Amino acid sequence: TDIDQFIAGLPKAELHLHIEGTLEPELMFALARRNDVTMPYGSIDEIRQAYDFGNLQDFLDIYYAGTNVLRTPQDFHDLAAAYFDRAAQDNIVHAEIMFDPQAHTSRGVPFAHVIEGLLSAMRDAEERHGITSDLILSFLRHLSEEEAFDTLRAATPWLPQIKAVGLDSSEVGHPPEKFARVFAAAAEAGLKLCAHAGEEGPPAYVWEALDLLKVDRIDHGNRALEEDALVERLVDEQMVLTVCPLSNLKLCVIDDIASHPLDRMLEMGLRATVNSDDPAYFGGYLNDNYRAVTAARSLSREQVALLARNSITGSFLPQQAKDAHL
Ligand code: ES4
Ligand code: ZN
Repeated sequence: TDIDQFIAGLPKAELHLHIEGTLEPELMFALARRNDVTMPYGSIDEIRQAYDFGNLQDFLDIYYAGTNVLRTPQDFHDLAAAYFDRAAQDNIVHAEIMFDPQAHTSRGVPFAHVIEGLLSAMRDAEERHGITSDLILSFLRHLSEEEAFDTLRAATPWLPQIKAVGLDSSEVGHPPEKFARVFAAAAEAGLKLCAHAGEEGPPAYVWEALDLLKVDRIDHGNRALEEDALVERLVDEQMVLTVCPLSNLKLCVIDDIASHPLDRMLEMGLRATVNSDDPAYFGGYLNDNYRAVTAARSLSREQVALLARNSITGSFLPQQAKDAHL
């Protein structure tokens, strides 16, 4: 339709994307064969049927199992290259990509293999598609503060090639406060700061991400809407929220795409963006997310254009690069 064409044509940045969450079942099978890894699934159909989640933890269990086929630098390169090829089709001009080093180092895969594979695909993407990208090193919040510090230390040789740190995995029971010191160390090292907050966790976790972690962006933030004073704070600071409509649907953060709060967020003055989170698991890439929420909530062209604009201004690009995309 008309609005779908409008969405497709807008230059967009993707700000909330877990590279491990772009592992399509076809590539999972190919890598399993290449690495001689036994798969817990017999077919691609069987994999897709397993992607029926009741909550975040149901998804995470399957997502971590999927990472088991990723072993070599070439595997990480191929994973990211496939994402960038797909991103180019959606007119993504810039992507800020989260990766979960602890999901790999815990299986004996060296940090160097993970990051060197990703970095080589990022260089290729700029050459082939003109897509710029940055890395966000995400800590797994179900692991300890000490393990997060170990991960930050392992990243030291690559710090100039890492833009930010993030905080993901099981939210409830693992408040931002647990990572205040490692986030302070990351800031000291010159990194930007992001954290998942208010996806399943309460509004208090969003307050903590702001006050204790001092984040530059909130990933998700849905449950902030439960507290007027918190919404007011986020609006006052013009804090960027990286919202993920199809993820919210698949992880049962919302009951129905028709009840997604994205347009309410915009109307309240929140600086929301649209993102795909884990597109191989949640049934759609970036334009699919824009299209689904636009249709379900009857977003106007102006609202869609604002979302795309927020994705550029909310990125960690230098101002001149933002200006070039606006
Ligand atoms: C994630 Cl949607 C989401 N939430 C928290 N952690 C994650 N890791 C990958 N996707
Ligand atoms: Zn996420």
